[in-house]
Amino acid sequence: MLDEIEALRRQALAQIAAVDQLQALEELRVRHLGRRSRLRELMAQLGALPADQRPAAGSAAGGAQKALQEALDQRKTALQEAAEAGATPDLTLPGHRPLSGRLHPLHSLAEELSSIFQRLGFTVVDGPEIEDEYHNFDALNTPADHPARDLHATFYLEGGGLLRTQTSTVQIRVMETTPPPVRIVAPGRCYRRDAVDATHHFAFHQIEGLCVDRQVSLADLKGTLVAMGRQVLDPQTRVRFRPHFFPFTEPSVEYDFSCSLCRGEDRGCRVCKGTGWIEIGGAGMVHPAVFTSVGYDPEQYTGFAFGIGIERIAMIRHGIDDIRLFLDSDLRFTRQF
Ligand code: 2U9
Repeated sequence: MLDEIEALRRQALAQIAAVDQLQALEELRVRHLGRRSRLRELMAQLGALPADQRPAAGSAAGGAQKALQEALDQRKTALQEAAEAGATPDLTLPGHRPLSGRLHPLHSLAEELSSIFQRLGFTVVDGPEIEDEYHNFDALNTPADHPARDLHATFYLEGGGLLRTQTSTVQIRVMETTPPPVRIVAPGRCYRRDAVDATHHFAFHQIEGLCVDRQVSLADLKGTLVAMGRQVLDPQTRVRFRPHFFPFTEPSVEYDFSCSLCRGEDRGCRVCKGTGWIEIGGAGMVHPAVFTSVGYDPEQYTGFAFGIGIERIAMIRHGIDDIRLFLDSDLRFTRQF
């Protein structure tokens, strides 16, 4: 019995020294000193030993019990002190820098464009992304057989409605409820059923402007676009109009900015492809039929309207060559702006 007590004692002391969790230490106490421990069993058998062996065995068992209890107490104190030291903050360590969010590059550009137009006297307006055919097409003088209305060009929703293909819908809503003059810009997300590639995405962002008053002219449109280009891309921006067709404007133009990267001096320029001009968007004088739809008198009022692709400006500005990066990438992309 003496040998077994000695073995038990050595094994238990080694386990107590190795433990590093208070919970595990408590489990060791129950295992080695608890009522059903082997040591207790041996102590219960002491009375059955021959009288001459009893004192030595009794003293070995009592000694082992005392030694284990002391080792458990010491280890418990040490683990408690270590836990408390760990819980006390070390004020000399460097702090954690808080993660600060920032605006998505398309969002910050939309805000920048909005504030440029606000300084020119425009008000920023918002409207729904889920629209009806009337505001997206009919009120914009878009005939029933126009290709833009095709199921393959526009996202139609089950149960009626569609995802707006341009933010002109917002301007229609403003004109329906506000008498002229109006000067508004509508930034926002639009949707078209385009196949996604490096220059097309089914979701994109634009800002459209509308100015209606007596005697508004194409010259006012050009002056507004020049002011915008000079603030957002290059202080020497010039604007060029090319004839085009839109159902909601007449005359209609596509407009280009002079190249902000090479200013027309690099035949190999990757932004303007050596032409000196970069395509920015479409514009024109609001079609009289649009005014009639919203109850404005086309004999008294004229207006210009324009559209700008926000991705287009951001790609030129930051040298981004793939539109998919804006919506399909993660913080590794957005953190660069
Ligand atoms: C009303 C009437 C007319 C806004 C216009 C464009 C031409 C145009 C494109 C630019 C890039 C769409 O985002 S884009 O792909 N926009 O070409 N937008 S004229 O005409 C309007 C607006 C509102 C009531």
